[in-house]
Order: sequence, then structure tokens, then C-alpha cells
Amino acid sequence: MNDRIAHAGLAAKLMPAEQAATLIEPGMSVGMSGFTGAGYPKAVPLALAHRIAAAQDRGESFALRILTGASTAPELDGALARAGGIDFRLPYQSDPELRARINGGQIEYMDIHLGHVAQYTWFGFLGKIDVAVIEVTAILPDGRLVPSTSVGNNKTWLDLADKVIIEVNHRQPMGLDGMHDIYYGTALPPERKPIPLTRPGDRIGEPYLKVDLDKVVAVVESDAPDRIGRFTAPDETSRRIAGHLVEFFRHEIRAGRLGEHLLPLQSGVGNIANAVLAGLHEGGFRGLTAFTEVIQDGMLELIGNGTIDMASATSFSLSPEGVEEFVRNIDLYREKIVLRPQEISNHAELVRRLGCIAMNGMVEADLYGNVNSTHVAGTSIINGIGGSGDFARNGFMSCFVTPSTAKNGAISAFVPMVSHVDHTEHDVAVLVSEQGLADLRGLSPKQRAQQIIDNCAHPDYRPLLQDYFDRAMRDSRGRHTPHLLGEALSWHQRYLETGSMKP
Ligand code: 0RQ
Repeated sequence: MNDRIAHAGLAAKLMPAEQAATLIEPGMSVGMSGFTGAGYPKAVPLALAHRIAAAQDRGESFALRILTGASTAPELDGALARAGGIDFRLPYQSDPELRARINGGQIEYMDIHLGHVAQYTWFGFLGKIDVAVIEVTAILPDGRLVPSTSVGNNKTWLDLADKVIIEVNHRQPMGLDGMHDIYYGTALPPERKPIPLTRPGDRIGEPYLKVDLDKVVAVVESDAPDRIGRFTAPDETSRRIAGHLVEFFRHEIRAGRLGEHLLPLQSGVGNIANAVLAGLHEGGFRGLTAFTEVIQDGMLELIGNGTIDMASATSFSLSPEGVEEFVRNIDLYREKIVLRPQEISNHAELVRRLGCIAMNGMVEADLYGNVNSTHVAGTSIINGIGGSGDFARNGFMSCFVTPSTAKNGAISAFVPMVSHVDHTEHDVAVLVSEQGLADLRGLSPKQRAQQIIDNCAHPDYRPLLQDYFDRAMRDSRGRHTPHLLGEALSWHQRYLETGSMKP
């Protein structure tokens, strides 16, 4: 026994990762911890990848269904994908090896709202969970688990899996103890009750995860950091996007639709989301709250400098510098951060009740405000919808941000028709690029189109979009949402054929 594994029965199940990996058989469904590169198991998946590679060298097929909270890291998604060990994966992912195999057609990938994963599993829509592999910070004397840097779907995997493997990561700071709030009150319809949370900082559950000790088949120790890359410093484009959004919030305060503390913020992943947060501090906002999924460096900074008073999330996604800062001031952050299961952090009921301001990145939007967050040219996935849909559909106001062009201007982020739809025109309130902001609330499709062309499109593409819109207004059979169907996706086709959307 050691101070991180304080339960005698579980300490007796301590074994090397290689031995634990032998408990996972081909064809199993494995629920793993991990969300945006934080709190994923680091030892067992690597050992499993070796086991799978060895089996395949012997000519035996060995692939698994891998379910997580969200994206993990090279030691999990990367290693298992490279070994050919994944045949089905859900939900959000961002590993290049895994992405290549999904887009190559070797892995079936289900892109699902992050807030739906737990209930889909409880409903039985995803089949049986054979094994849970969960990273924790420590095991208490009574067998309860101190969660790690993400909560994600861990409660669901622990509750539903037949067998449980626990990875105790000595690298995770013990100061995490007390930061989590695990709600055990969810039930299946028709027995569901209101979730008693009315403020982002409310604690409605308990700090620890519970596990049926008889199901635990192995305890493994690890000592490795979460692996998250560095964010690029905000550039001129992202600063301008942030500036437009901050100016818009001020306008909304003047119009009496927002108070000076705004409403709980949700902020997506990526460099632009990070820059928008920095813009809020520079814009002089104070006393804000966040009800979001991920705490990135930008959010941590806002908590540290007093811009944000309280943040609720399900995970961290911090650069190495962010981790240093977090560990240095963990006692402060524990007072101001609550980490919850993702079924709660992303719950439609709570997002609607709190009135979240959703701010997410996107790939492209079309003239009418439909948003594609996930696909390049309609067929290749980037990361997945993540939680953007949970917040966009249910929030007080749904904002999507993007540079007006991608790939050095060869791609316009504003196109006649999106090549894939994640968020329909009905769920999108505000679009922002470095060119400006289109407030789509209360507008008809044609009114929205003119706002998007005038305010968001890049000047290189603005005349092309206007020309398409004018001709669609003239020649389209229906004039409610005018389109030239034979031409609507021609920009994407041109990009595939010539490398540019420009004619
Ligand atoms: O690719 O790195 O190869 O150049 O997409 O784009 O501009 O760096 O922006 O980091 O904010 O990511 C939509 C992917 C934007 C992200 C997306 C290419 C571009 C680049 C990244 P390169 P940027 P960001 C909460 C919310 C869905 C999930 C979500 C995302 C790469 O925001 O995954 O919102 N969102 N979750 O070149 C072709 C276009 C493109 C394009 C950008 N129009 N066509 N490629 N790119 N626009 C968090 C969670 O749920 C966990």
C-alpha cells in the first residue's frame, strides 16, 4: 500500500500495466477516461497496443470498441490506432493517427453530442461496456476514487462496465482532491427529476467517484503528465475576432439584454477560443462565470486575474505552462473551479436554465447561417462536434467564430451551402470573423444572407457570394431560402480540383 492507494483490498490488486492489459480481450467494448487530452489512462492503453500488435504479428485479429469522454492523446488513441486495435470509436477525437484511419475508412467513428454519450449508454443504445479503464489521482481508504484532471464519462463507465481497471497516476496533484462534484441523481425516463443546479458553482453531488470493489480486476500505477500542446499566442486575426465579440457584448449590455457580468460563458477548444477569452480580460470585464466543458489556458488566466469568479467544466486542457501555473496556485483554483461529469457539464436542461453564452469555433458557415464544425469538403472529419451542439442548441445565445478564410486564402469560411451541417440555421445566433460580426437573431434567411456577406465574408470572396445570392434570388424556384442547387457546392468541388475556391 502507498499513500495514493489507501484501500487494502484494492492495493492487493496492484499489477503491472502489461498484466492488466491481458484482461482485455478482442472484440470488447472499453470505456476509457480522458477528455481533451486530460485524465486519460497512460499505461494500460500503451501495454494494450503492444499486446494487439503482437497478436496481429501472429496473424490474429484484435480490435476493440473504444469509448471515452472526448479526445485523448498519442499514448491512447494514437498507439491503439497505429496498432490497428480500434474498429469503433466515439465520441470527439483529435489524434492525427486516429483521424487518418477514420478518414481512410478503416475505423467506424460515431460523432455524438458529448452531453448524450452517458444517456445513450444507459439507454443501451451503445451495447454492453465490458471494461472500464479509468485514471484517478488516488484511492481513499474506503475505496472511493479521487478523480483526475477530467471527469468525462467516468461515472458511467465505472457504473456500467463488467470489469474495472484503475490507473493511479502519481503525477496528478493531490490538490485536485475536493475540486470535483459527481452527481449521482440522474435516472432514466420516465423517472427523471430536475437537476438541482441553478448557479455555475453549485455543488450538487460528492467529490469522489464510487466503484463496486468486486468489479475491480486490476490497479495499475503510472507517473506521466497529461500531454497537451502549446497554444499559439493570439495573432491579429484572432484578436480582431475577439474585439468584435467584446464590442458586441457591450452593445448587448447597453441594449439591456445582458448584465455587466454577462451570462455563464461556454468557450470551445482551439486557439481562437483561447484568444476570445484573453479579449474579455482586455475588454475590462470582471466577475464573470463560466459553465463550460474545458478549462484551457485562457480560462485559467481569467480565473487567476479575477475576470472569472467561478468556472464549471468537466476537464482541463492546459499547456505545460498552464499545468505549472495550475499546480502552483491549486488552492486558489480549487475554490473557483468545479469539475463535473460531462452529462452534467453539457446538460441541455442546465445550459438552457443558466442561459449560457456559447462561443465555438467552426469550419464554415453558409449564406443562411448553417454551420459546419467538423468536416473538410463534406467527407473528411477534423475532430467532431464535441459539445458545441449541446451549447449551441440550448444556450441563451450561440456564437460561432472563425477566420474568414483558411489555407492562406484558398478557402472561404463563408460559402453558398455548407458541405456538412452540424448546427442548423435555427441554432446559430451570431457569426464572427476578423471582418466583422453578423447578428442573425430575428432575421429571415434572406436577411441573414446579406448580413453574412456584408459583415463576415473576406473581401476576396464577398463579390462572389453576392453574385451567387443575387442570381439565386432571381433564378431559384423557391424564394424563401434561394439556392442554385447545381452550383451550391461548386466552391468545394473547385477547391478539390484546383486547390482553391477562387475561380
Ligand atoms: O487546419 O492546422 O491543418 O491548418 O482546421 O482551424 O483556424 O486553427 O481553428 O483551432 O479554432 O479549430 C472547427 C476545427 C476550428 C474546432 C475547429 C482547418 C484549418 C486548421 C483548425 P491546419 P483553426 P481552431 C467544445 C466545443 C468542433 C468542436 C467544438 C473544432 C484546422 O473549433 O473542432 O466546437 N470544433 N467543441 O486550416 C478546410 C475550412 C477550414 C479548414 C479551418 N473552411 N476548410 N479546413 N480549417 N477552416 C470543446 C469540446 O467539445 C471538446
